[in-house]
Amino acid sequence: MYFRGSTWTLCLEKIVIIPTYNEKENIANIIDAVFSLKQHFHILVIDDGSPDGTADLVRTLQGRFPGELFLEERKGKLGLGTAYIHGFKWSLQKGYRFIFEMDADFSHNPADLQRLYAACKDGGADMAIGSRYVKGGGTVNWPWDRIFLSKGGSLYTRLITWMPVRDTTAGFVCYRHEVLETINLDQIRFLGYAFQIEMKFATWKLGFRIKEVPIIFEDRKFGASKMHKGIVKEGILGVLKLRWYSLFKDYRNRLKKNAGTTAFPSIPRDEVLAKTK
Ligand SMILES: Nc1nc2c(ncn2[C@@H]2O[C@H](COP(=O)(O)OP(=O)(O)O)[C@@H](O)[C@H]2O)c(=O)[nH]1
Ligand SMILES: [Mg+2]
Repeated sequence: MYFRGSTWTLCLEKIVIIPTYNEKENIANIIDAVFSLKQHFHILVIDDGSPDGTADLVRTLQGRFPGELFLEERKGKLGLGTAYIHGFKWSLQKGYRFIFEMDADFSHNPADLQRLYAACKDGGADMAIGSRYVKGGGTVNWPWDRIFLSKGGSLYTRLITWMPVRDTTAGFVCYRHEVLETINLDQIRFLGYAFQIEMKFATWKLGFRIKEVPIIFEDRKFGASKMHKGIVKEGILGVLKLRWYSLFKDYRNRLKKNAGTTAFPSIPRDEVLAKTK
């Protein structure tokens, strides 16, 4: 328990947010894999009305894991970025200290959650990134075009932003709650790869400590990728936009919660949503 504002808040340790869209082949196994770990993690699934009934499977499993498996359902496919923002706000409101992002498809090995946690809890990082592109990291069974896109995207981002992160589009992350509490989450605009880049960029610009932990990323064995051209386009333009906005003097202040002004005045969110969800 700790005192926040005018109330006592129950302090919970760690929660893994798993966004899902049509993951019926993976969801039960990934939930089991997380709950089988030596360390204890809670799970929050954010399902976007998957037509394949992913949410029904989660609901059934909730009986087996009461008080540690949570489900938030949204009406339609609203995009990965807004799913995470929803999950971040939910987790902050409940009082979790460490908040994780992880895919449902086993591309991220659930056992690595413990290494990301250690990097934050004992290693002093505010954000730990499961990274394919640092020594010891890598990919398995990923088609060459995906590797090209991912490595090229990271290089492009680093050249434009100078952000000292090697795997800028990584979606396997541990955040200390202070990071997510500081960032004005309503100002995070992007949805796909650009969302992952934007979160790292904001974390870096606000002066938080980022650490990359090597991981082996494996292509999914079951279900289909939701990757499409719009996500790539959003990434290419998004990085340029982030760099442009960061040139303005009060950019850092605008990134912070309660700043009262918008950090990204010229990106209409609905337009981005329609094109890239
Ligand atoms: N809630 C939600 N989850 C999504 C959406 N798009 C993708 N996901 C989930 O995000 C994770 C990563 O997506 P995936 O298709 O594997 O992308 P890839 O690894 O880049 O091919 C998976 O768990 C997906 O089910 C979305 O619009 N909403
Ligand atoms: Mg995947």
